[in-house]
Amino acid sequence: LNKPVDMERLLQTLEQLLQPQEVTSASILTVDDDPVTLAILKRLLEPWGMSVTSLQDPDQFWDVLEATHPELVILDVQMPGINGIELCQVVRNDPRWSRLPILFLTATTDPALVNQLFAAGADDFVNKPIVGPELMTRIINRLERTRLLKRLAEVDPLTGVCNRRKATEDIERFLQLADRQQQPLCLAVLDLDYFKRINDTYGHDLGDQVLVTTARILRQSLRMEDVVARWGGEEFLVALYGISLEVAEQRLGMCLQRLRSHTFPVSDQEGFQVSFSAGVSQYPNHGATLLELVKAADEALYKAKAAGRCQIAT
Ligand code: GH3
Ligand code: MG
Ligand code: MG
Ligand code: MG
Repeated sequence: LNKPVDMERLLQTLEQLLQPQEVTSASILTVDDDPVTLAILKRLLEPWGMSVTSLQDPDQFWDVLEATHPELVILDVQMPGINGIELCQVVRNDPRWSRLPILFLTATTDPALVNQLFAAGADDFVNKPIVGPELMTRIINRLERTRLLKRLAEVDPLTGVCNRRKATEDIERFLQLADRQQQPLCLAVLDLDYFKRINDTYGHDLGDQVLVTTARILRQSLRMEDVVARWGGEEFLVALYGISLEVAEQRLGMCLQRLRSHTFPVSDQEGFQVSFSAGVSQYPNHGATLLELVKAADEALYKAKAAGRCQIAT
């Protein structure tokens, strides 16, 4: 900090200009060798519902990053032993953290240095001394945009469950965890029965409604940590961590019961029911990779269809 900051006055100004309207819960990591800056950031951000981890020793950066998984990092430029710009570059080149929003705090307005920050992959920067409202607006903008992009990249717009890309990432992580913790992982491919007929008979919009309801039933019937994804047109993929093949069959059977007992209304008098067929495979018994497991589940699904549909096969 070049000039001493009157923290009380700063906070008063902030309160006048920007009353926290709604809580933006987010985990933020602040890195600065100056404890006063860290304290100011904490007091500014916490009333907005953000949980702040303050790090004065940049040597611990990677450990703390790993432990806290922040949604955004606020980084100082000049720190003893470590240059914030170099640190930012390393973060950007690590595929695990390359999308992490980084906002720099700097006392400089030197255009060459500002350019260096952005060249290193900074998302934004704010000048010291900190102007609270500007900082808050920049942080909130960044969080909103990052969340929006994440949603677009990960969520199926029709059903709201995750898409194939996100499911693939999550299941790859499950597979690593399954090895480390010696746990089973079950994977199921679900396919709606006679779905073409539903579209042809009741129209495409009602067909879409069936997909939405199926996704909702799966999400509500399974655990938070289970993966539920739209895998293709009328196919869903489910991954259940740490349970046996039998339990996976039971859970999917419950989903099937719930879907079958739902009536989709067509008119006051008329309605219809739908069902799905599913094939289940288990790691490591039926395959070592996601691809192999999906293939095994697909083969089981084919058996379920051939045996008359509306059932679960392994
Ligand atoms: P089976 O029991 O053998 O699975 O028969 P099916 O009719 O469900 O299978 P088929 O693969 O012949 O038909 C799948 C249909 O799903 C065809 C396609 O038009 C429809 N479909 C795929 N994606 C969507 C979607 O997003 N919305 C709607 N309404 N229909 C979709
Ligand atoms: Mg510093
Ligand atoms: Mg199909
Ligand atoms: Mg089908």
